Amino acid sequence: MVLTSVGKMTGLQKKTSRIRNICILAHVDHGKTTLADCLISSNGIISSRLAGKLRYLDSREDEQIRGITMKSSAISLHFEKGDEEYLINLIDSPGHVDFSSEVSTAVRLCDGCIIVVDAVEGVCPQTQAVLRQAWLENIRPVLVINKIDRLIVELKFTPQEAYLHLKNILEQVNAVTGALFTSKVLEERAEKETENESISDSAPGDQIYDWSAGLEDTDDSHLYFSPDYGNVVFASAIDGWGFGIEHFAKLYSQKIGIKPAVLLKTLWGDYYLNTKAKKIMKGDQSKGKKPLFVQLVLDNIWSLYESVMKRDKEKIEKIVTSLGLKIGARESRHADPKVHLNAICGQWLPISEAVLSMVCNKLPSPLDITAERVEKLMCVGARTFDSLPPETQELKSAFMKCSSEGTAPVIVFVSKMFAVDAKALPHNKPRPLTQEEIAQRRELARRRHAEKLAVNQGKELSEKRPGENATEVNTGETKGEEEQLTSQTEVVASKAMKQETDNKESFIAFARVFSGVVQRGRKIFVLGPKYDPAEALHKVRAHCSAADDLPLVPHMTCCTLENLYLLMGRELEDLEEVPAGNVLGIGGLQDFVLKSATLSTSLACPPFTPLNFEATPIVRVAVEPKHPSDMPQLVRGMKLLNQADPCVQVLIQETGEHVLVTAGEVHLQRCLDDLKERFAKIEISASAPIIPFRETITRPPKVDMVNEEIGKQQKVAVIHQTKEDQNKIPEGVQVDSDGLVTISTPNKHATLSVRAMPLPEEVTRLLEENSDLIRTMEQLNTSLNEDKKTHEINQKTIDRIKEFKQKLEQGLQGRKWRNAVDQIWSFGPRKCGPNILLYKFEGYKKSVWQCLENAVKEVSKYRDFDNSIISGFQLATLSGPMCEEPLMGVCFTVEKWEMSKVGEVLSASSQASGECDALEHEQKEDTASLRNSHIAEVCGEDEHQDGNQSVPRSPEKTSKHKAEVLLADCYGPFSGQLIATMKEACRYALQAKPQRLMAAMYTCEIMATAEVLGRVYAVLSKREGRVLQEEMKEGTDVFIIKAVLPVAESFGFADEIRKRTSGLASPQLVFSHWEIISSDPFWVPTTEEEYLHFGEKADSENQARKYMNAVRKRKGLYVEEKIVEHAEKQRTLSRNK
Ligand SMILES: Nc1nc2c(ncn2[C@@H]2O[C@H](COP(=O)(O)OP(=O)(O)OP(=O)(O)O)[C@@H](O)[C@H]2O)c(=O)[nH]1
Ligand SMILES: [Mg+2]
Repeated sequence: MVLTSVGKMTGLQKKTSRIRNICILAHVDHGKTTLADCLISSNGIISSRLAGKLRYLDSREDEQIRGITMKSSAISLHFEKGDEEYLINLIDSPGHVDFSSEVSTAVRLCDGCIIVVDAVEGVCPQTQAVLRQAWLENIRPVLVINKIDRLIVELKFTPQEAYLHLKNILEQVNAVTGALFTSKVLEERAEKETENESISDSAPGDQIYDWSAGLEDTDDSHLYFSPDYGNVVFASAIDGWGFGIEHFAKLYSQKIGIKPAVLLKTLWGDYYLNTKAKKIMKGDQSKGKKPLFVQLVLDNIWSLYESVMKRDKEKIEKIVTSLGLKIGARESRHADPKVHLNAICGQWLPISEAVLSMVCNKLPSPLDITAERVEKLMCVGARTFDSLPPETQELKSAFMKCSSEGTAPVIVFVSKMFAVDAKALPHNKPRPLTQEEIAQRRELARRRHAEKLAVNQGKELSEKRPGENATEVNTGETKGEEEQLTSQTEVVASKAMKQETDNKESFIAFARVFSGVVQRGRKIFVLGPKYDPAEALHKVRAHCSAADDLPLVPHMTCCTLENLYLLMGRELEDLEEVPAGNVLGIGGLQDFVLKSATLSTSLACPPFTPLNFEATPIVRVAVEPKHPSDMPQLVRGMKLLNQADPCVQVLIQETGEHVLVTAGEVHLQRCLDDLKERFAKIEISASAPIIPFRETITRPPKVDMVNEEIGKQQKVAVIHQTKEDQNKIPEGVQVDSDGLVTISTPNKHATLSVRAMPLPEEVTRLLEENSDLIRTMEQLNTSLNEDKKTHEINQKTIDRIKEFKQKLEQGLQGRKWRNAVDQIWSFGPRKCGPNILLYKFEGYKKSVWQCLENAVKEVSKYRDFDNSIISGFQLATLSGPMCEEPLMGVCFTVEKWEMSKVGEVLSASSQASGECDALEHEQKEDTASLRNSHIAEVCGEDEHQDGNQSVPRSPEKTSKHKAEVLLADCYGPFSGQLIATMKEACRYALQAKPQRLMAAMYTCEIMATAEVLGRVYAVLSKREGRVLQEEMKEGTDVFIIKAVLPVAESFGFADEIRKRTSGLASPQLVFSHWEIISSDPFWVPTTEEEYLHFGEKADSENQARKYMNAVRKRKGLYVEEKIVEHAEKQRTLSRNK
């Protein structure tokens, strides 16, 4: 096979209808990269013998060592089907959960995908995840059931068993798609109903509900995978074979004289061949007949495997000649029968042929992009397509046309930035010389040689005739030296330059052209994710180009497209222009694009909707350079890493630590390696993973630690600290028996009463799930309060908010929660977290539901300071009293908020004042002067920071009054006092209730064979895991165990399981939820029974306390730990006698 030239590829790029942009998706290790190898070898880029061994698209060293893909990478392939030529832009993606963000970046650029499923393992968690991702992006899938050889060689199935097994797998995959489809149809039906409702509202009396509209009417047959639709290929990528049933339909139609169309319909399914009548009949098993698929397809493959494995030469010969194949002597005599098998199968059922023709037949070209997908891509967040400006709506047709004409607007989406070695860029690579250059060099060499000769001759001459010519020769020599010197410096300089390029990482944008032609050197707008075309069009004419001089528009910059590349796996090829519908690499965007962006020549273009990331980054580590002086490199390196990875988060914590937040252990390792070897190039050390916790409160327990009912037991005399002592409550804070905390601001002008209550679990979950919606609500409320012209609020958003409110009301039932939902003042932390602040005092009204009522700002008594209360609540929820971790599932109620007279004056006034100087004569003697200077400072600050909180100058005020105000001011600005007081109140209110830690939990699904099951359980229980479910995979001896495991115990889990089971089980950990740790971190025995059971010191393991102390230690907080209580040797009493 000949390598396809770049020229040919650029030609193919122009035929949009013959382009297929596809990605390969699957669970980890199901054979994506191996399949990609087979497809690549069909283009001659790698040899077919190396296909599957090389894993060409895994170009990183760590990918090769670990044997898993970590980055998605693309390659363009050429495929000839009959006399039609196709260009296939193929993207291989990783299957490990930690890298699922790479899958998101890949599916965005594609129109279709190949879902690979391992024939033994079947549908796995990531298979479901990738099907969902493909579905969310509206891209069409085809299926490859891979590793069928394992059914023959490993599981030793008979063809009949294998058929049933494959049928089962197909059903599983279809069940997943079916579930996705029904959920979508139901959603659409619900939408239709609301539309109907709004129509029927306007015309009462004419109400017809069409309940039947929905699932039954919708044709979903095209969604499912079935061999007779031609969207399923059975394959063994490692052995290089694969087929769709049409291959066999064609083959047998000639042999048995049945029409191919009939065979195509019956080859898969419960049909059998009546050989006598030469007819195909329905129903097989009941009559003990072999299904067609077994008889005509699987039997043949099985017998081939059998004869090759047994080295039955005669039989092999027979098969080979009957199939008309030519097998080289080298393969047939190879010691490894697999090589022989590979050679036969590769010729008989070439996998690339089967897969690529399925791709060309069944997957859409860029021209077939659906209107639904376009609208989805164009509408960010809560906006609807109709609410976009008309110029923007017009662009929809450009998307649909996917035209490469010069007039078409250019629209490009960059889904990620990836780093390549600057050396690998085409213009830095040594390239083959052209004929002319070769001729030039030859000429140069010839001349140099001639000069040398001449010099030598000259020398000889001068030796013969000393005195003559001597000066000439000398000058010649010095000249030569000079030349040498300059050439040396040149070498040094070029070396330095080379080193510079060696050290440099160059960023390439992974992108696709959705419309127009991108040309090198063209200027283009870079639109950030928050860019708003409406706002820009307001400022600038729609038709101006990026080359014009433009006013500043937020989230928009201009740049020049410096380099365009054809992505060929590890190689890049320079391109001059790329027409619509192609995947490409763009160089030189490093300074303009962080992770993803939309590029366009039209300002009306909206930014594409953000990518759907499935993984939550949860594993944090703090990193620091080994040598402190390397800090700047580390900071630079982390910035580059952030740009090069779609999912990693890089931040500086309040403590000043540089923190990496990654999706999991494997991702973390890759990020650290990248940082060390590519981006920072320094030695770094990373802390142990920082495990996140949440703090919460629960209802008081009914039983104590020995399961005795509390209350019946008398508390015995407490020998050591009791719980109350531990959370010592200072003076000035009143706590009643019910947990209501009353506390005043330091200046005594405001008093707050706050109570904390645990939220029901389902409400906490609801709040968590809807954090985006809460954020949207918050934004809407702010813009309402600022009287800004808001965008027309999308009806869908309003409906979602209403639904959310309704669900909250359902969750908060009972006397305790009466009217609670209407009194929600804020959510926290960061105004969108899973904690609630309620107000329960009279004369105030301001709730988070303001946006629903569309009401204007309410005027109320405490208007000026309510933000301080909310801020105090935000601070309190951001870090709890146990170990300064965020709170979760707590409701704070402000039951009283009183202001003293002065306080009210403070709140009523909004003028700045220069009270300080007027107060001077009030002060007395020495201490006064000191205090005075301090006050002056505070007041000075007041004037420019919080003008409205200073006291107005009024002639009526008595000097006594002034003194009061003075005292107030010495505690700082009043709003600040209120924030601090509110925060304290919340903390004490929390401490008045039983506090608990919450741990982050992973779910994991482990596949293990029966013999290693016990060891898997042992590892799970050692790490506090809990098994939820265990089932046996049908037809195999593999068990699937579903379990939950605390993140805190998960480090090294996957490795340990793999080691203990000799690599037979490998779990995938996915973050699932937060769970309360039932033990009380502050627990000490208080009842007699408990003393009896746990002893006086109660030094048995307290998991919660262990976690809490570890976090406190890490944060440098005080840890109450007794290391040695009695430093004396233990003696047994009996000896003492
Ligand atoms: N028996 C058998 N093994 C296969 C087949 N295809 C791939 N493998 C093996 O499965 C393992 C994983 O293959 P990869 O191609 O790296 O899998 P992947 O899906 O790319 O894995 P990730 O990229 O890490 O998700 C390798 O050891 C392959 O040799 C097959 O058809 N039969
Ligand atoms: Mg791979």
